[in-house]
Amino acid sequence: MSTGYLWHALYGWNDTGSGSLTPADPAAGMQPVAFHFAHSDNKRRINELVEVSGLVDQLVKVPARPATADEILRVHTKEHHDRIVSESKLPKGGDAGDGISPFGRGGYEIAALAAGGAIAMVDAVVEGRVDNGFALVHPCGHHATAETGMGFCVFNNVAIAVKHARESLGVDRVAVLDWDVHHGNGTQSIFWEDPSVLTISMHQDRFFPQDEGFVTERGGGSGANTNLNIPLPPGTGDAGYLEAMDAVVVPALRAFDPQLIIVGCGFDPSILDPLSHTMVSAPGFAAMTEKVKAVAEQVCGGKLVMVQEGGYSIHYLAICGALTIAALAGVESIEDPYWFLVENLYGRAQLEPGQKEAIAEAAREVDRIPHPEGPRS
Ligand code: 9RB
Ligand code: ZN
Repeated sequence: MSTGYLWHALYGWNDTGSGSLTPADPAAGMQPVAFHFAHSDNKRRINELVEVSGLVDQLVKVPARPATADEILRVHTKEHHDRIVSESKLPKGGDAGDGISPFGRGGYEIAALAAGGAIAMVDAVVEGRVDNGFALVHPCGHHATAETGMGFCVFNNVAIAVKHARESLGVDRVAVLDWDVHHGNGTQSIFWEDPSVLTISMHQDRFFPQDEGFVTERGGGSGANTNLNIPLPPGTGDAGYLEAMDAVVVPALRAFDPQLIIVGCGFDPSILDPLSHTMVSAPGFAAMTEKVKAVAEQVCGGKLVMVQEGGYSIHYLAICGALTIAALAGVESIEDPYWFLVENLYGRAQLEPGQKEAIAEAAREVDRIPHPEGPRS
């Protein structure tokens, strides 16, 4: 089997400046912080480990290309698109929409390249040039709605790639599994009324955006019951995530029977991430990848595209990435060098009662998901 891999050096040039999320304010005791949480070096370190470890030699490089304006406009309003274009020309760049998502001059070209990277990997997998693939794109996309960027996201890379699969490649049904620790609010809202796209988000409960991502948000209009949220309590680790995969995600994907599965692959559920309180290990992400790969083989001939979302641990992010990509490719990987820190931490191995209840609540939603051949008996 063959696994595609995509990175572009320009992703590492996305300039998030300093301090917008944590602005310096000497009078308030806030010291300047040189690195924004979403500084692109973290993602660049994943690519460097993929290269240095030799993993890249077992992958098929898929070149990135920019998404065209028309491709971006399948998802986003002209106002949002044009504002990013014009702010991108300013000497100091601009912001995706919420004041904490800055980009430097030329940020439009990089964001378009991130969306186009997701498109390029969907092309490679759907056209059968590779069996599956990992698009290591940056900046992330899943918070971006039709009208605005937010939460470090400029354009919704996964949504743009889904629209490409549907409208340019003739794929009838696509499932998106977003396991970034934050709620995939943008992807949920873009496909809210679309019955051809199942959106699943597993995330830390009531975290970001606050007061969204509840299990009761099921999609609307003709897209009713094609959105599934799995909010998980802080502290959920490998055991909880793997149980959520077995009890909710895998049955939901089987029920919807998509022709393509796209994973919004954030590594910010990791146990060492500074922006979350969940406890997934690098081998845990690999095990989740194996589960989604197995269901892809059952329902859609293995057609699985993983697209990078968040992830902020300068130490652990690259390890999570390398183990995940190796699992996707089905090849040997490096050992987790942080295992000594991770293995005995409380919560990683255990399924706590609150986690069990949250997963059971989401599992009750699976029967609502429409099957393409109509309601099952
Ligand atoms: C601010 C708030 C944020 C926003 C987004 C992230 C991570 C996004 C990500 C983290 C913290 C709130 C500035 C809430 O990784 N997505 O995948 N903080 N946002 N209140 N205030 C004042
Ligand atoms: Zn996130």
